[in-house]
Amino acid sequence: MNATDAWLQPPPQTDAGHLAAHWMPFSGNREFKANPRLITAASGHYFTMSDGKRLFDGLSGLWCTGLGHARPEIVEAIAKQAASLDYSPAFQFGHPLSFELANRIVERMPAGLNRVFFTGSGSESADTSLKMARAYWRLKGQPAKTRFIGRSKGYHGVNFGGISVGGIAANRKLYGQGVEADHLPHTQPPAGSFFRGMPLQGAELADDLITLIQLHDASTIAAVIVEPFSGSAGVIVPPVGYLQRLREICTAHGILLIFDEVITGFGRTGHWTGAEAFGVTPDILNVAKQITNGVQPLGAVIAKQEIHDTFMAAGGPEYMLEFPHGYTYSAHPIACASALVTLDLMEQDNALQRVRELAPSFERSVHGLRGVRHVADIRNYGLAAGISVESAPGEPAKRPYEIAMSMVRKGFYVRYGGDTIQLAPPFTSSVREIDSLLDALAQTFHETA
Ligand code: PXG
Ligand code: PLP
Repeated sequence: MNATDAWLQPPPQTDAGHLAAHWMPFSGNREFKANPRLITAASGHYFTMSDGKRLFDGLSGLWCTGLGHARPEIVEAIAKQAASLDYSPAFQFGHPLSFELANRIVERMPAGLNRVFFTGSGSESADTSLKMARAYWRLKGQPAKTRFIGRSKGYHGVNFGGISVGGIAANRKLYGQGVEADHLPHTQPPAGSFFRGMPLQGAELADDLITLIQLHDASTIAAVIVEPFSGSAGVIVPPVGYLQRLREICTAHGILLIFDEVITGFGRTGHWTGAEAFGVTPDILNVAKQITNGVQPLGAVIAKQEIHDTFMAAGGPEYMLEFPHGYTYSAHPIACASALVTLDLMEQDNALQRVRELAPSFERSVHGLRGVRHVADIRNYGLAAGISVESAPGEPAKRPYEIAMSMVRKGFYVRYGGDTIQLAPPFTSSVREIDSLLDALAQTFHETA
């Protein structure tokens, strides 16, 4: 079915009774069910809504469909895989695609990151990496190294480990006791900074890790986990030298460094990883989202060989498990098939190069919003941007919501969260598409009360 067929179908039911049963994730359920926004098809850079309206996909789905929607090669690979091996038990048996995919991932990772553990999502990758770090130290004879250090405004998914190291208050406060964690300060420059790309000041914020080490002692700290740039919190880009400094401190004190690259991995930065873009290699690197072009759920945790080998050496008799962890859908064959074709398409489309070529004009267009009514700050890196919106008195989340809804009326999908609007257009966007997105956004800011 193509996008045109979709709106020739009878319109989906949208009455409140029909919509009641699905309790939607990270959504204003009451508002949505009063004003449903149903997407019935997607193709290339556009969604089709149930009323036939087309929306430009200004966030690549949820940061995951950078190569555009309904790519025939992916559709075909999924159909073939479903017909030949639809599921294969993830534990104690294997299928050829996951081994092939692991090798192809490793070729694209910084040198030394060469052992791939598959999960089904970014949240599962976060919790997997934290468990891997704690177990590693226990196997090394340092069982007291259990504490994690995350960062204020960090996002590591929604499972208990992830929200414990995460630093978005709204995602934590309802849930009580989590996993033992402390937090570095975030690196978001003050509103009104309008930095283009990496801020020049702020590397010294990494030195707060030394303070946390003095407080807790390195003998109690398993790992530091950060996003190379924070996506969810509104594109917070690391200051020049900051990640290098974190790396040095972790190495000096025997603490593992985990990069959560669920958004920065597989092209958004113009490189395979944020590690490569920023020139810093972690000990463990988490990915998800773009790895399958968002078409199938898949995540991975990629570890240095020494971490993997520590588990193997401590594993006991060969029939025993070395890492008692894994998911029913770890390395699902249809997800692996999607990922393998996605990697082919990344090459075929020259996706990394296109992102690097598009990034300067994207930066110019986005920073063209400076001075527009309600625009408090703008941050960008690669093909990602966050625009902080001045709060309406007493209602910080309201204006971003109104802006996003007004953008839908103009034919553009953008993400709003907290006090920001986020943009992450497809890697294959044209300059024209990006300019029309930014023109519509400028007009919308002007029109918003
Ligand atoms: N880590 C990072 C750095 C992420 O950005 C996750 C983990 C969790 O992944 P899953 O697949 O479990 O959702 C993410 C996900 C947004 C937005 O609009 C960001 C995410 C998800 C949905 C929306 O900023 N990030
Ligand atoms: N809960 C129950 C009762 C289960 O049997 C399982 C898996 O067998 C799970 C949770 C975990 O599911 P998954 O492996 O998809 O994460």
